[in-house]
Amino acid sequence: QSRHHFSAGIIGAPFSKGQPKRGVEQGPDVIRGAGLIQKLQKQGCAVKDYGDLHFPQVEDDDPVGGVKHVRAVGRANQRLSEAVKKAKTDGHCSVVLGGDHSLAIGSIHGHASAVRDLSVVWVDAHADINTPLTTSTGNMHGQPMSYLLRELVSKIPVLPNLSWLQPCLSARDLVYIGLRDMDPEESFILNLLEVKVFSMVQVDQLGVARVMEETCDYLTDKVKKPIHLSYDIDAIDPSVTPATGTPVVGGLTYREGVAIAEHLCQTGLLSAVDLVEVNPLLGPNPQAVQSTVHTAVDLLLACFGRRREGNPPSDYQLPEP
Ligand code: Z70
Ligand code: MN
Ligand code: MN
Ligand code: MN
Repeated sequence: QSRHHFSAGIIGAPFSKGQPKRGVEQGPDVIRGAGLIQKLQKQGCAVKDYGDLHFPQVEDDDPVGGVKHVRAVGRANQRLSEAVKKAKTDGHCSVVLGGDHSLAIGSIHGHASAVRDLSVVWVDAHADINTPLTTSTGNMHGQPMSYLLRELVSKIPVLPNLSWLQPCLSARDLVYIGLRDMDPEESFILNLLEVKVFSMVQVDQLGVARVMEETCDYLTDKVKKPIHLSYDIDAIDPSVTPATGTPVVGGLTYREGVAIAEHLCQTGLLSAVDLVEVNPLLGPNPQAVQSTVHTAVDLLLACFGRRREGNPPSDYQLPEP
């Protein structure tokens, strides 16, 4: 297929307690149902399907200082971290099918524990960097990055079922793309930590090609660390991907969204991917859900070598008469 040999370790994470809307736990089913694994294999990618994680019911999970389902989120991410670490030590590029974006806690932690040092490209309408003390909604999917950053460790209170978690990412190794809906406290944190942000303003001004060049130049400045891509489907414009819990107008086009995945694939450094916040119970009609799910699949195919300019097989011989 290509010079690269791709290998995907697929982990379904049907978890929704990081946010209040039901349905996002069906993400792994609908993404698999759209043929992800067969399509990956058809484009020459080796696939190991680890199946779906099971997240047991957590009793007495009352809010902690306004933060909802802390214990369930903590326990689920501890399991996910172990699963991602296993996929990495088995030699795969880890693929986490969410589920809501609180799953990035365990996914990035597990990835970091397998490869030591990594960088993160976070593609999202939202920054998901509220701390448990700045959140106005109490939803954990708006907070994962605050638990992961070393620079914020003194701002995070002790929380039940999260004592296993050590921050494993430096703000210098994080790039955001697609932001357009931050809380004021989140903007304060991004400025304070001098995080590299390509909001929709920069996508408009620079174009996606230059955003990706600058992203890669920034992340590979000194050493080439493995890249963790955490892709929230709500980064894409809701005209394309409406079946998600918090759609925000003015998002990435389909083409821009795919270009981000293609460019990161071509770095040869892509080491883990999350595809989160697909909710097939939302969206106005079945076609809207189908468009959302097919876009999610296309983003993942691009992560594993599919190129829009053509994909000539390297082992092919033209038939002779
Ligand atoms: C808000 C909060 C958020 C995703 C919504 C929204 C966060 N900043 N993240 N949808 N994926 O609740 O903290
Ligand atoms: Mn998100
Ligand atoms: Mn989001
Ligand atoms: Mn580049």
